[in-house]
Amino acid sequence: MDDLWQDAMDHAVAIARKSGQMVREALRDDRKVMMTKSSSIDLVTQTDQKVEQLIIKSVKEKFPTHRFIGEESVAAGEPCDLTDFPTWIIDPIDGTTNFVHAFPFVAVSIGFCVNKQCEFGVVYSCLQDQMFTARRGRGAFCNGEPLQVSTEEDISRSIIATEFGSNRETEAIDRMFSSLRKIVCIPVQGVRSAGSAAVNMCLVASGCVEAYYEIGIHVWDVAAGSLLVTEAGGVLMDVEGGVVDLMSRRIIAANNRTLAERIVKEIDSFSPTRDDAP
Ligand code: LIP
Repeated sequence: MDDLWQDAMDHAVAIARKSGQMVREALRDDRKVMMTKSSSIDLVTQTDQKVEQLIIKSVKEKFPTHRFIGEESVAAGEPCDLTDFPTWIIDPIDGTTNFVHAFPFVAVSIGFCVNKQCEFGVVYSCLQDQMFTARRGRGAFCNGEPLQVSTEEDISRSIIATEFGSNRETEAIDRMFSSLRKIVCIPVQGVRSAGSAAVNMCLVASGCVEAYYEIGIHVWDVAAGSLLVTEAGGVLMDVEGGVVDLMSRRIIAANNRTLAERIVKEIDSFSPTRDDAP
């Protein structure tokens, strides 16, 4: 019983590494945008689709009863339902825009939930060859080395990560800039954007940035990273405070409650359409 999901996690690590190899090869000669999704800047490449197919096919062979929520499968019309069944939550390339531009933060993100609870998370940062892993109750690691969030309690001695995502509607942009302006002027020591939610969360887990927040992310961007943050000692919070809901497309991932609550105070929140909306 103890090692119930270890097999699945080992498989996730192996397939993430193989996917990363595909991403690195494609970076050299196939970074073309194939189509767009929610907006003209929400990009999809052939590699996003190929990597997701590779992961789903290999998991189906080994764990035929498991279910999936995959970024590209959902885009193709598959449901985005998180049930109590063992479910793999996959972002084949988190940081697709980075990939297209060869901006060097591109990750394969695999979260695994049972009874709607994350059991493990794997984020492979392909170009840095960094394998981030977390197992519920057993800590977070990068290439096998334990991770610990920053101990900073003062936001004015912190770096905060955030992103603008792919929503360019005026009202959303105004709210994002207003929040960012207030946070910058606290003042914080710096603001960073890796261009990948999963990488931003690994930076929080590693203690390099104190917190990351974003409105507009999807469950596949943050499922694995969420466990990395909490297993490294950090906290998750909704942008209005309270418990985070991975389907709500809003998240604060911070080193501690003090910083998360301080960020809540500055955010002009809004509610994008939920990932599990009918
Ligand atoms: C992207 C993120 C990025 C975020 C976007 C988007 P994709 O994921 O990781 O940081 O700002 O909203 O979700 O589309 O590259 O998998």
